[in-house]
This record gives sequence, C-alpha cells and structure tokens, in this order.
Amino acid sequence: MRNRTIFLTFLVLIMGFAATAQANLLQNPGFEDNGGDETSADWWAGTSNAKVKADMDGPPRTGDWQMAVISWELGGTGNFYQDVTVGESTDYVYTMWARRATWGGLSGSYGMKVEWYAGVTLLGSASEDISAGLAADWQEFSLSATSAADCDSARVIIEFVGVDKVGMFDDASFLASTGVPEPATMALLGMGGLALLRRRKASSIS
Ligand SMILES: [Ca+2]
Repeated sequence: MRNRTIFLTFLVLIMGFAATAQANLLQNPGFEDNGGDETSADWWAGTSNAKVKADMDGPPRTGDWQMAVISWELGGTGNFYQDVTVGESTDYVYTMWARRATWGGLSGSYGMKVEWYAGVTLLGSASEDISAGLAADWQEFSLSATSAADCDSARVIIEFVGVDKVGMFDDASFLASTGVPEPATMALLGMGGLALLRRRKASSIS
C-alpha cells in the first residue's frame, strides 16, 4: 500500500513536470559566463563587435552581464549566435530581451533569425526585424518558427546590418512550443516509475 502511494505520487509529480516544463535549449542564455568585460560569451559565437558588457548606457536586465553590439566597429554589421540540436518539423519559440542606447542614430537594422540545418546544409530560415521596437527600456521580442523536415540543428541568431545605434541583449530562450508531452514520453516516464517501485520492493525484501 505504501509502495503504491509512493508510485502514484511519483507519477503525478512527473506528469505535472512534463506538462509544464520546457527546457531552454540555449546555454548561457543570460551571458553570465564569459571571459570578462568586452569578451565573447561562453557558448555564443559571432563577430567581434558583439561583446559582453557589465554596463552599456545602463545595467543588464538580469545578472551582471549583457551582450552589447558596438555599432561603430565593423561598420555596425555582424551577428552573434548559438547552435542547438532540434527535432524535425517542430514548432519553436525564440525570445530575446533587448534595448538600445539612448544616444546614437536609427539607421540600419537589428533582427532575430533562426536558420535550420541538416548537418552543414542550410534548409531554410525565419527572421524578424526588431529595429523599430527597440527602445531605451528592456523589452522582450519573440519569433515563432517551425523547423524544416530532415532538420537536426538550428542556429539561433541576432544579426545586425549597418547599425549606428548600440543594441543590448539579455535573457534569451529557445523552446519547443508544445506544452503537452507525447503519449510515448508519458509511457516511458510511467515505466521509469514502475522500475523505481520494483527496485524499492527488491531492496525492502533483501
Ligand atoms: Ca545577464
């Protein structure tokens, strides 16, 4: 009876977790892991004019660091990005918090972009220009996109072309947008619960 209660509690906990939790596929999403002021952030790649700053016309949104695009370097053009493993034909939501310096002009563009790959072959992309929405205060931007068939990875990108305004970025996420676990996943989790119960039984006998 006690074991049955433990099993049911375990199952309910697992079901609740599976139904609500969506793992952020991005590593170091808040740019907190890095080599110090004006270096790149761990896990992120990109052009040298994208670099972490403790302060850039204001503090990060959270933590001690933000990614800043230094618009006067490299003609204000470049990108920063991270590659993640994804499933085929799956819906994803990419979000990024961003703001711009209070000084500087308004030319050029900032955009969120996702590229879908099979190995090194580019299959397609989705993008959204966020230039017009950038303001002095932090705001969250999002881009929803469906991965290509045969896709195995995504490049999650902030790209900028000819910008003469400094842009700041923090707290990114890239999530599968479905919140309901598949029946096969639930069956596996249930089997995990049963295995745990069996092990408990076996250890209580010995
Ligand atoms: Ca941060």
